[in-house]
Amino acid sequence: MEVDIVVVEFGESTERFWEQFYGQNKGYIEQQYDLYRQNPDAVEASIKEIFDTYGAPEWMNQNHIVQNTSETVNTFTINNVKKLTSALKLVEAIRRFGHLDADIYPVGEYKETGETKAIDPANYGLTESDLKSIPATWLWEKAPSEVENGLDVVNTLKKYYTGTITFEYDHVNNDEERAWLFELIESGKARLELSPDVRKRILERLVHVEGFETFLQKTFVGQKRFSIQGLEVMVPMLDQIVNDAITDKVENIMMGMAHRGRLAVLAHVLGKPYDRIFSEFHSSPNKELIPSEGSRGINYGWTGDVKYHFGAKREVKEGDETTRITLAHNPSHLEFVNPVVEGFTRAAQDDRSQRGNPVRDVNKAFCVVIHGDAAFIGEGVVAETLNLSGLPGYNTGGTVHIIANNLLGYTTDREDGRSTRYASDLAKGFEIPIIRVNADDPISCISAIKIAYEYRKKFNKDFLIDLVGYRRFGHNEMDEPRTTQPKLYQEIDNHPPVTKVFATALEERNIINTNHLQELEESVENELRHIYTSMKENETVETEVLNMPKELLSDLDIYETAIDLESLKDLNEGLLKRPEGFNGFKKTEKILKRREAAFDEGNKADWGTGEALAYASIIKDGIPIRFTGQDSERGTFAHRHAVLNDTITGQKYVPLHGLDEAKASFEIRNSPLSEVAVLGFEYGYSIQSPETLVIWEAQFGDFANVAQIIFDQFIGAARAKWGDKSNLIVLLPHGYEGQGPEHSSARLERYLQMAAENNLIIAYPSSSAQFFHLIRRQAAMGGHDEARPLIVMTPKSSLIRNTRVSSAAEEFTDGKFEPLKNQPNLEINKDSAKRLLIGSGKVMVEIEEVIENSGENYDWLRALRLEQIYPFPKDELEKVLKELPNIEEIVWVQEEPKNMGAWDFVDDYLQELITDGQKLRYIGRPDRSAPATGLPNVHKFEQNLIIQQAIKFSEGGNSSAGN
Ligand SMILES: Cc1ncc(C[n+]2csc(CCOP(=O)(O)OP(=O)(O)O)c2C)c(N)n1
Repeated sequence: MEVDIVVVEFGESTERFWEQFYGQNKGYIEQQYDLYRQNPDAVEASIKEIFDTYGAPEWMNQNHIVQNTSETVNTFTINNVKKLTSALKLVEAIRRFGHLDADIYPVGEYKETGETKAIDPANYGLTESDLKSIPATWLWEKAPSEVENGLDVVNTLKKYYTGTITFEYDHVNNDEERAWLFELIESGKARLELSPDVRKRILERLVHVEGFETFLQKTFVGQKRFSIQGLEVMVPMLDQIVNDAITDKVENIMMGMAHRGRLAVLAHVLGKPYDRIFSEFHSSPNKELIPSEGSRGINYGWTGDVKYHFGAKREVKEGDETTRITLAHNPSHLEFVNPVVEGFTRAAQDDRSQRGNPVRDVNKAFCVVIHGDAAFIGEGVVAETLNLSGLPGYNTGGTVHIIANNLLGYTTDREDGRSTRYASDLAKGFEIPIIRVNADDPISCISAIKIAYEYRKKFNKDFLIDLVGYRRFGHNEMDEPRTTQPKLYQEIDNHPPVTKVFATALEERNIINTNHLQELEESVENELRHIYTSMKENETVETEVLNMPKELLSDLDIYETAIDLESLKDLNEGLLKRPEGFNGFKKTEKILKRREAAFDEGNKADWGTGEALAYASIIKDGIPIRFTGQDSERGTFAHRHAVLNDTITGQKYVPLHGLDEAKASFEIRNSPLSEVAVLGFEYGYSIQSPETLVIWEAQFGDFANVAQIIFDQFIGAARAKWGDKSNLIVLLPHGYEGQGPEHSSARLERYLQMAAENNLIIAYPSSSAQFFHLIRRQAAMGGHDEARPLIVMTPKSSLIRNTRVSSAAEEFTDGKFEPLKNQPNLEINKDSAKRLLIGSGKVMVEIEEVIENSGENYDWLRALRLEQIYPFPKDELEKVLKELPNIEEIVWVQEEPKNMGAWDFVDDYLQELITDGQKLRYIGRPDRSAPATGLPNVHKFEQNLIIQQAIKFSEGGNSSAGN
């Protein structure tokens, strides 16, 4: 509100004094007086002094009580209330809007400050002499002693808020956090006083970084490296945070970043040896080059990746303590690594050795994520990941974010790239404090990262640094930036590197002499040249072809998954125990109580029971479980009830926490409404903690396509590219129940299309015991070389509650997961079998039902359930076929359209198996653009037709005609 306060001469009577106010001014004074009445210190010192002196404003004081004598009035030193209130507004504006005028751009059109009038004294009708006439403490209660008057206040606060480091934290609502930041800034301690020695070391570091990039530029002409130049200071900033973490004995620092500056970070922060990087530029094999101290190689896969995608690990020992720094492997897809490193971090914080939820220590690990300025605001995964930061299931105790802001996104300017003023604005909604800092001022940059670290340590919350620099070259070094940004690059071409800028500043302070920079540069160049020459001498030229690890080819059947009946019953009983006085929801408890008799003679365990017992037996084996997904605690189809809610107290009880036998943690969490970030997080968790069974469940299977990048770039390909081993389970509810195009198909075909080199297991189990063994096998695989992710088509409502998917005790206590299973309740008649029907999941259960209800003789039909589609159980199928001499046709049946489901995939295998005279036929829906019809009646008709055709012997022919 613009308040126009009249000029008042002090020294008049109280009555006269208050008479001077009218209009808006009166309102302002009333408001201030109300505040003052409640707490005299709630208003600025100067206003307080007015009320102390004059009492209540005349018009508010019916009794006209005059508390002060005209003598005291005369002692009042300010001669202009309008000026005073204006000055107060100016001071507040500097705090709030100082960032708009800050010196944060080394180059570019926004470099010239003056974006706002809000902090210009003239805008408030204030002159220097007006400001000088106001005592400092009237405007700034905690003004330091050398700040004497209003002008000093304005200048000092401008120094703090509009310099090369500036702050935005108005959006932080927590009082304690705001006060901490306020104190820090206004005590003048935010920008560090660094000793001459430290400044010299920073310069040395910058020369190394710049020298490294320049050397690569000269030596490997025309090769892409996404140089850090323009943001070199990121390296000493990371040095600082790593050193702080080592001092605090943090066990793990997890880092995620994109291509920009990655090689420089790998070389200088992760300690990746220069010769190894040079060798990669030569495309020479990954031969063992001696790692520099503390740096460890990281496994690469057999297909490899480009050099600016690889991560690295480094261990730094300090006495008995070790700090590990991990830079995650990263795909080209910008920002998608963010949730993955958050998952790493959470896994590194969790102690999973006891039953119950894991015990977390956020001081054991934290993560640093480096973003691009265009990508941070542009890619939605950033918002999804920020949303995880405060959730109990995903919080990692605060992430330090750095936006490597080089003003451009490839060739795109800010005006075309975002609707927000700053690249960082998204963070405001999450109440993350923001520091914006000029990359040409290394001292401000080091100060920024120090504040970020301390804030994280104190409040365990995220912090963001918008590091504003520029990009010395094009998007990559082959790219000509002058065609798209001619003016900016004219400026950049004439702009000295930060080494020069900083060295000049140090020279001016007599910290270094004039030759220092040149000597440093020469010494770095010599060092690099020497390393490069030695590397070339040792280099071998033959290209080594790497192979997929043989363990991926080994039999998955090596794990025992059955458990004895007594244990099964004990676990089942244990899951039905409730804490003393627990008031369960009657309907749920009644359903769960039915599980009591599941293993009695003649009874069967339904899907939910089999699943619960899989988890119970896994934690009994000492393998921890982490399970997340939308509404996964109850389960989309209300079958799981892994978390029970007391109807009176609202307290939660997790039966899997109450198991006496449990030797490891079990954590189940309802996830936020996100797929890509949550799945990325769980994938990261599974990589960092291979011994934990991590499970993610989609609400309905098709929503998993929102997380497609995590499947394509991580789950499907990460082993081959980077050597990452994960036994993550993805549960995708799938099945045609007439619910329309979006709730029917989990897009099985997508996973089958990316299946190769035994990268995944893709299964569609059709009984609770099969699911039990499948999950247990996956748990047992954790940490072994055979480990790989498992994608499961899981039942929805109709199948979950179908008693045909229930299994008898002996199916849990004997046997294993069967990739190929006989159709239950169909007599096997080897000689009369003329048709071999093969299919997966729900449609096969429905066929079982129809055959049974028909009462007809189906001895001409042999039916198999393909429960594991990939790896395809070719040997098992071949064996069955050999035993069937009279088969005339092999029929694949599915409920999905022909261009979806498993048909295209199994077709290749089946073609290989058919012999002369045999026909291969497809039965299912025809090619469709949408996965399922939205009309329930059409669905029913189609479904019935498929089943009827599957069990009707045809005249042969390789077609889907009539289907
Ligand atoms: C998801 C995704 N979309 C598009 C691209 C192609 N791309 C590579 S870099 C880039 C610009 C990134 O700009 P910014 O985030 O500012 O980072 P910078 O390259 O400037 O460091 C784009 C669009 C990509 N790598 N990933």
